[in-house]
Amino acid sequence: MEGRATLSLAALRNVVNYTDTSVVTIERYIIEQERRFPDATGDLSGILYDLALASKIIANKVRLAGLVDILGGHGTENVQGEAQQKLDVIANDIIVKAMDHGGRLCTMASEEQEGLIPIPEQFRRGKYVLLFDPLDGSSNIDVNVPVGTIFSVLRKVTEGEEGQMADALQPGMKQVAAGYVNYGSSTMLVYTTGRGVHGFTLDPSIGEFLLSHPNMRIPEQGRYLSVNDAYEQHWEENVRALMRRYRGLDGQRKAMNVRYVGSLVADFHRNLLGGGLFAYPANTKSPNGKLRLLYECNPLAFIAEQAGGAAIDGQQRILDIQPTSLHQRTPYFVGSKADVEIASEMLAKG
Ligand code: P6P
Repeated sequence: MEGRATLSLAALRNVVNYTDTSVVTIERYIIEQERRFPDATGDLSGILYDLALASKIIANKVRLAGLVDILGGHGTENVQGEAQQKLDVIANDIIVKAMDHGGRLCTMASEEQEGLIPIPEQFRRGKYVLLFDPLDGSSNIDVNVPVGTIFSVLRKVTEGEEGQMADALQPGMKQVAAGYVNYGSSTMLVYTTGRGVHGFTLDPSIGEFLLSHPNMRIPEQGRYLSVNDAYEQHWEENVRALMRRYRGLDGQRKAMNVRYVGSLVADFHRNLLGGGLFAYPANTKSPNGKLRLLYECNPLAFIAEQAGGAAIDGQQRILDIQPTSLHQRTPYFVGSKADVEIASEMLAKG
């Protein structure tokens, strides 16, 4: 298993602790991680449980999407004449309803909704903020390409019970947890709370996420380059030079294999396991790139760094960016540390 090859002694002790039982559910893993912090209230654990539950429900919908009439555009009618919802709208509602009553959040924000999502007045407010992309890459569902859920958890920083915009607009370095669910050939939930990256695979026969990838590490140098070079003519010259470097065309390094699914979670997950560089540069059509900082780039950057990788926007560390709006975009280079360092050197030349 990729992650085992680079385990530290401490991590190995973890693996030894857990591998002496055949089944480690995500619930057990979360509880045992929480027990290592005596002052933990269990709220963060509760958020992770509820997200795991929501992911199981979404996974079921994604698996059945080709069979039941929930594909296609929002606002259309299905064959029964019912108002048809896009699967990402359904996934959004599943997460909101799974998270809004637990008393752990003061507010939420989603790729699917313009503003902050308030906690209904009948429910207790909590000290955390949840930012999420409920079903990234959902346009790929119609062609059976993997899609994903991405989430980021921040601690409330403003006074009072109600969540405010300032609680959401924090730099990624303030995240207390982040993760994604890859609805691929198997459904995997990968998360970090700042103490390594841990992967769980859904066993649909028992409806449980089981620890399958403890202490994941991204290889120092990558095998895969993930970029949509249809935009090459719209990139800056230094970005074009960088992509020639990754492709081995300037003789400075071995050529990387190009793998681009067009679904961020699928591309990121493959590179996390096999090593690589995912890039979505700025281009003349999208001067800030396409990907969203708060609920796509920040959570995956946190995971990349915790797994020994890196993430930049071309000029600075992604996790250092001070957000100014919920849905702001950023150029994105994330993956193996040595490959991101090449980007940092070549793009800093301006
Ligand atoms: P392009 C999917 O629409 C998405 O938001 C990400 O999942 C993916 O990485 C990116 O857009 C693909 O964008 O412009 O290459 O089709």
